[in-house]
Amino acid sequence: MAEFEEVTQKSAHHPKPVGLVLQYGTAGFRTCAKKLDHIMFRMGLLATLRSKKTKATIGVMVTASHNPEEDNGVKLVDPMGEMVTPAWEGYATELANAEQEGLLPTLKDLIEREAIDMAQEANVFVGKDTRCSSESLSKAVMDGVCALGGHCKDNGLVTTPQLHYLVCCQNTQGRYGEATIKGYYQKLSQAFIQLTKNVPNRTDDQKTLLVDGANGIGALKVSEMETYLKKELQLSLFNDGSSGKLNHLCGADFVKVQQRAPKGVEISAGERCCSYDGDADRIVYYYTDSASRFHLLDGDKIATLISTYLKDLLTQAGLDLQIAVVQTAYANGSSTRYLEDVMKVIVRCTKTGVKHLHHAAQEFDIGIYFEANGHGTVLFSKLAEEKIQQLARDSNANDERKRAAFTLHNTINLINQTVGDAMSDMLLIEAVLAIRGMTVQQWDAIYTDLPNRQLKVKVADRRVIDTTDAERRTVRPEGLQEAIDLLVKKYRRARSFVRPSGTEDVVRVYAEADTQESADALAHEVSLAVH
Ligand code: NG1
Ligand code: ZN
Repeated sequence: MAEFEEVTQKSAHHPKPVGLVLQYGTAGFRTCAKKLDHIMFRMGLLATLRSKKTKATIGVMVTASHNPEEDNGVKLVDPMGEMVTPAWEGYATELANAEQEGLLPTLKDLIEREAIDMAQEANVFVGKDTRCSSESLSKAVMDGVCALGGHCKDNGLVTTPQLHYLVCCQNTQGRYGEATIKGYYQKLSQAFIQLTKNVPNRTDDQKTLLVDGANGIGALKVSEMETYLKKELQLSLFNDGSSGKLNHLCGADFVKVQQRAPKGVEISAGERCCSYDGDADRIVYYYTDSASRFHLLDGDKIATLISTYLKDLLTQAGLDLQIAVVQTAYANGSSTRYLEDVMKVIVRCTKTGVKHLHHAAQEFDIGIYFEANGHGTVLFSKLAEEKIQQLARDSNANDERKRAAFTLHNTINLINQTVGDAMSDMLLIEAVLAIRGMTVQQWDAIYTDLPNRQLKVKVADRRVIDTTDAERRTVRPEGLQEAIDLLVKKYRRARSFVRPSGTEDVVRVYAEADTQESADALAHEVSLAVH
C-alpha cells in the first residue's frame, strides 16, 4: 500500500539510534531532546492510527514540562482531552523501541490487533512549548501524520491544557467551547468576569497578582489572556522568557521542591504570587510575611480552598451532590485531616500520576483532584451539570438558591475539566478569594502544613521496590516496610513512604513529622534504609 511506502521513505529521515530504549511513562516520553526525533515521527504515526480508531481528533503535545531546557518530550491527548489508555501507552512504547527495520512490521501488527480501518480519515492537532528543540520536533510529528495520510493542524505555541481544550472542543462540536485559542480566552475570561463583577469592595490589592511564568509558554499565553480580563485582574508578569532560561531557578516545580521564592520575582511582604511550570499545567501560590518568611500554598491548599467554596455553594443551592477530594500519598497529612475531620468530605488517595487522580475523580458528582505539586482540576459529572443548569432555570426556586446555581454554572465554565491548567486554576483561585473576601494569609491559615521533606535516592535498580496501598507501603524488598515502620515510630505525627519515580531514575523518599528537624531526620534515616 502506498502509505506504507511513505512510512518507509519518511522514517529514513527520522532514524532511530540503534539500541536506544525509551518508555511511555506517566508523562509520556521525556528525555534529552537530541534523542527524540524518531520518537516524534513515530508518535505522529501512532496519533494517526489512534484517530482512525476513535474516529475523532487526537492531540500531540511536544513539551517536557518542568524539565530543563535541553530536554523535551511528547504526550498524546485522547478525544475528550484525557490521557491515552494504558493499552495505547503500551503501543507507544513498542513503536518507539522498534529498530528501523522493525518499524513497519510493528506498525502493521498494531493495525491488525486493533482492527484499524486504514480508509478512515484521521485528524491530529499538534502543539508545542517554547523550547528551542520544539519547532523541529513538532515538524517530525507532522511528518509522521502525513506519512500515514492523516490531516494535521499545527496549533503552534500553546500550553498543554490549551491543546487538551482544543481537542475536546473539536470532538464535541463546540459544546465544550469554541475550538480556538481565542475561544479559550473568551470562555475563561467571561466566566471570571461574571463571577467577580458583583463582588463588593474588591480592592486593588485583590485585583493584582504576581505571576512567575517560568520563562515558558505560560508567560506568553497569560499575557495574551490578560487583555480579555478587562482589568478585573491585573498581572505583574516575571520570568516572561525575555532573558531568563526556562524553569531555571523558577517555576512551580522549583518553588514547590525548594520551598522558596523563584529568582527574578520582586516580592513585597504579603503580596500574592503564583508560579506556573514549563507547560502551564501546574500552579502553586506563595507569599512572604513581614519577617521575610516564605509561605507556600501548594496543590493541597488549593484543593482545600476550592472544595470549601464548592461545598458552601452546594449548601446554598440546596443541591444534594456528592463531593470528593482526590489526593496522592504526597498530600500533606494536615490537609487530609482537615478535609476529612473538619470539612467532612470524602478523601481518596491514588497512585502518583494525573491519570490515576483523574479517573478516581470521575467517580463522584464533583471530584476535586490535586497533586501536592500543583497539578489538578475539578470534574463535574453530567448529572451534576444538569442539576445545576436546571436549578439556574427553575422559576420556583428562591433567589439564594438560584444565585448559588448561577455561581456554580460560571465556576464550571471557568474550569478546564480536561486536565490541570495553571491559567484556569489561577482564575478560579482569584475568583474564590474575591468572592469570599479572603487574603492569601487567611487562605494559608485554613490549616497548618506538617513540616515535610522529600529526598531522592540513587539505587542500582529502582524497580526492586514494589508498593501497595496507593504507594504508601512497600511489599518488596522484604523487610523494608518493617524498617520504615520502626523509624516512623520514633517521631511524633510522623509518616513516611518510598516509591520508585516514574520520570527519573531515582527512588523518592517522603517524610513528615511535627517539626522540620524531625521530618529531615526521618527522611534521612529512611533513605539510608533504602540503600
Ligand atoms: P514521579 O517522578 O513518578 O515522582 C513526578 C511527580 C508527579 C507527576 C509526574 C509527571 C512528584 C512527587 N512526582 O512523578 O506528581 O507530576 O512527575 O510529570 O511530584
Ligand atoms: Zn507540566
